[in-house]
Amino acid sequence: MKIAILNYHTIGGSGIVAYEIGRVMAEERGHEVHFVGLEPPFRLEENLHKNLHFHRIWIHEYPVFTYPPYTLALVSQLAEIIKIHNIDVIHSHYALPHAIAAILARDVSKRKVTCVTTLHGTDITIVGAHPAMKMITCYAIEKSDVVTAVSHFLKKETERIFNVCTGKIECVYNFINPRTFNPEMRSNKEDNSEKKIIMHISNLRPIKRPLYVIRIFHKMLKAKAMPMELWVIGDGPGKTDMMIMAEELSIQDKVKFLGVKHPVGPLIARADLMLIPSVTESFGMAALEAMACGVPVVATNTGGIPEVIEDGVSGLLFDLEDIDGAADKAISLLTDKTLSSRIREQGINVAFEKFDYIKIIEKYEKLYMG
Ligand code: GMT
Repeated sequence: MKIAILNYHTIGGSGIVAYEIGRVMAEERGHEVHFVGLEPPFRLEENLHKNLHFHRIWIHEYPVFTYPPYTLALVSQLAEIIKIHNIDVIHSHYALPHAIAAILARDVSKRKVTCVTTLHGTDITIVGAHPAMKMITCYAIEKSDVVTAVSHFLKKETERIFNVCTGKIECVYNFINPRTFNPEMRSNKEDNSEKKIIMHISNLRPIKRPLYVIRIFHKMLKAKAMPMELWVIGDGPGKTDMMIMAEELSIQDKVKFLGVKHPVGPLIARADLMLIPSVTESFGMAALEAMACGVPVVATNTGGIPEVIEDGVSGLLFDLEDIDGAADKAISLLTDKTLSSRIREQGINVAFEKFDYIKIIEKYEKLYMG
């Protein structure tokens, strides 16, 4: 099949998932994959496989435009790509503007193309649900041939917000590829060190509650259970406030900001615990990546997270405002070896069974065929 993939190139789970689907489809399943966007996907490797292609969208700037019309440029150039490369399927990640651009490009090209849309989270719960965007998001869902959501939580939320009939949206979970995240990576960890590494990875937006990361870590330090360090990976608007809070609490020497890292698997494997205090997550890719590396996760019991982590079995969950509970659970994982190895083991099993990449890729292939 010839597949075009539309996604955001900026750091974030939806772009990572889109890239990984494209990479596996091209390298392991023999399809011809065309990424289309402003920049190559975040994790795109320099030596492109022969089946992988990237098409940059050129934006036409002109003084009459207050904002250069990216979506129209995408539609027009995608329609050309459909014709030149005989595209069979467009897989759009994040509803706006990608699903709309795909539908319009299909019409403009006058070709028979299957439009598959994958909903990731805030494209529905925040952007799509906003009155300014609700009707166009609803149209994108209606006009897509196939719509998938990355969790049952997101599927139900979409059906509720947009009054979509049951059956239109299929839940297809995100997945993990052992090539990039696996427990063997932990063999590089210096286990003789007394110091425990607590990790947080995100784009540090308000929805990730970056200040809660600092507050929970501070509580953990106060328990004086052992020496600890917090490693923050990623970048975003919340970073400065995190730094300020760490200084105010006089723990700045124990908080390290490592910035955006790629590849991130070997770094995750060095952690003793992953902390995810988000307001909500439709899925929570960072949780799955940590589980695959054998790193126990402490996360909020919200959104689609309980579909990834079974509380007390493959990770520990806490209620949204329960900072004390979060710190206690984190400390228990660091001090109770039996608990942590049970959770580690279960996390690894779940990551490679429930979220096995081959199973999920095959699901997408079936959906592509209509
Ligand atoms: O919706 C977003 O916040 C953006 C998106 C992204 O690009 O990072 O994140 C969502 O998609 C990820 C991949 O499917 C999920 O793992 C995240 O949970 C989800 N984010 C939210 O629901 C807040």
